[in-house]
Parts: sequence; structure tokens; C-alpha cells
Amino acid sequence: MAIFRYPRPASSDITPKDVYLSRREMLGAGALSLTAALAGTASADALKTHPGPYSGGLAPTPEEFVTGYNNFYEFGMEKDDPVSHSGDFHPLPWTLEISGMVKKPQRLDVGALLKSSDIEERIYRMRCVEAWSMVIPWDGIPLAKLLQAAEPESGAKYVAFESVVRPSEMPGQSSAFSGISWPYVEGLRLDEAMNPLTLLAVGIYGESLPNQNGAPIRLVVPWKYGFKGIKSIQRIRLLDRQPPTTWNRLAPSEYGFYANVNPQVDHPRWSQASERVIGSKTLFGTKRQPTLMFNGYGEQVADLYRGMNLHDNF
Ligand SMILES: Nc1nc2c(c(=O)[nH]1)N[C@H]1C(S)=C(S)[C@@H](COP(=O)(O)O)O[C@H]1N2
Ligand SMILES: [Mo]
Repeated sequence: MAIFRYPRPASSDITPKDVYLSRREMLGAGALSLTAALAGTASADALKTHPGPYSGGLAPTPEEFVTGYNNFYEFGMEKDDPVSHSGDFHPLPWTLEISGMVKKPQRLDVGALLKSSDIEERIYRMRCVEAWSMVIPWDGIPLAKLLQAAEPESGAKYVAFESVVRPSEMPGQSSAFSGISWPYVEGLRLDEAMNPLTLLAVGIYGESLPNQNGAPIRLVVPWKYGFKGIKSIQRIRLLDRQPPTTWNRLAPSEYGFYANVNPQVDHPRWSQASERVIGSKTLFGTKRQPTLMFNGYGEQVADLYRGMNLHDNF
């Protein structure tokens, strides 16, 4: 299969695909099983993607970390569970429903969206609430475009998102271990959802999303902690009130609805002032760097929170 890529900001950190593939095969007996190594790329399709805004000079994390170190509890709780246990998940065909307080409810064929030439590349910082970070080259479409097509009613104030439930393909959903009640759900205020940074991603590195990264379509909100970026979305609903969210339901004192990246508001059990840079190496181990307010996107999003107490609304 031809792999077609538009140029990205030059970076010696990017792992070329062929090197990456052979390295993954060598890794087969170790960190990742061979079937797992194959599962991640078996169904990848090249996308017609073009550079979008806001990517500003960021060097992407090497692909093997982006696709091998994941949180996706539907496939298990360890970082290598999603790549190892998502091989039975078949994302296509897929319909994404946009409903609720809209004038024109939509049923989107995500397979067709994958072939569209509307797909942009956005290279974004990704900061997990667990105090680690990556830089990920996403391919996707601004959420605002799809919401505008659905024509939100004037009373709509929030957007609720729901992941897929398929216990037969998602081993983490048939185990009671995580304590999560499925589906995984997330939410945004409508103005956050309409912000030009907010993306529905269908790919990374110029190819369709691997299962472990949320195939076939997932949310990316780069100024918020990673758990807001709900994967494998089936339903989006516009509402007049704030929807429940998975991590807030599990531990309301630890995970808020807003979950804006904020180095000044610590998690009750750890500091959020700095982060481990996944995929970086120094003589002393993984590099740490200071965490930026709004993950570095303050210029684009600070206005959304003017006058709000960010300690209370964490
Ligand atoms: N459905 C679903 N979405 C999810 C999660 C999950 O467990 N289930 N984990 C979240 C968390 S905690 C993070 S940090 C990001 C990780 O995205 P990545 O694996 O593509 O880097 O996905 C988020 N989206
Ligand atoms: Mo996370």
C-alpha cells in the first residue's frame, strides 16, 4: 500500500516508517507480541491530508511510543494492553451520530470521511493527567465543521460524547476490574467544542487511526488533559446541561469536568507542575519538562475561561 505523506516540520525525531516497522518486528519477542505489532498497522489506510494551522514547530514523538504507550481501558489498564489486545476490534463500517438539540441530526459514514480531502494535519502537544506528555501528528477535521452542519439549536450549551460498547471485541469491557461503567463518556461546553483547536481525529502520521489510538474517530482537545480525548466515538449529542463524564463520575475530587491543563492546580495525589516526556532519553532516564498553562494553547483558549476560578473549576 502506498504511503503518501505531506511534509511536516523537519525533525530528526520522526521515526521513518520502514525503520519503525522493522524495529517493531524485532521488538516482537519483547515488549510487544508479534501479533500486537501487526495489529496496529494491518488496516492502516493512507489519508489525503494537508497541513492545518496550530502545528507550530513541534517535533512529533516517535511513532512507536504514540502507538505502543496508550490509555484505552476498553482494552485493559496497562499501557501496552491497547496495542496487545485490540486486534479483534473492527472499526469499519462505522456510523457517527450527531443528535440532540440540533436542527439537522446527522448520521456520518466515517469510512467515507476517511476518504475525504477535508482532512488536516494538526501536530499537538498531548498531556495526560498522569503527568506525562507526547507530541502527536493528528489527521482530522475540526469538530466545529461537523457541529455547524448539524445546526445547533439556540438552547444547546453542552456537547456529550459516547464511546462504543463491544465487549466481544474489547476485553476490558468484559472485565469488572476497571470499575468503569461503559460506555466511556465525555463532554465539553459548546463554545469549547466550537473552538478551532478542537479536532475529531481519524488518523495519525498520515494514516487511519490504529485501534489502540481510538479508531476510527476520536476527540482531541489539546489544552485539556488526555482523558477528555474520548476514543472510538459513536454518538455526539447537544444538550442544555452539563453531561456526566467517566473520570469525574469515578473520582470527582480528582478529575473535574473542565480538566484544563494547569501546572498551578495539582492533582490531589501528585504535582502537575512538570511532565515526563515520553520517548525522550537522557543519561538519567526520561526527560522532564515544565507543564505549560493550557498546555501551551492559552493564546487560543484563555478567553473561554475569563473570570472563572480555575482552582474550583478544575
Ligand atoms: N474510550 C476511551 N477513551 C479514552 C480513554 C479510555 O480509556 N477510553 N483514555 C483517555 C486517556 S486517559 C488518554 S491519556 C488518551 C490517550 O490517547 P492515546 O492513547 O491516543 O495517546 O485517551 C483518552 N481517551
Ligand atoms: Mo490520560
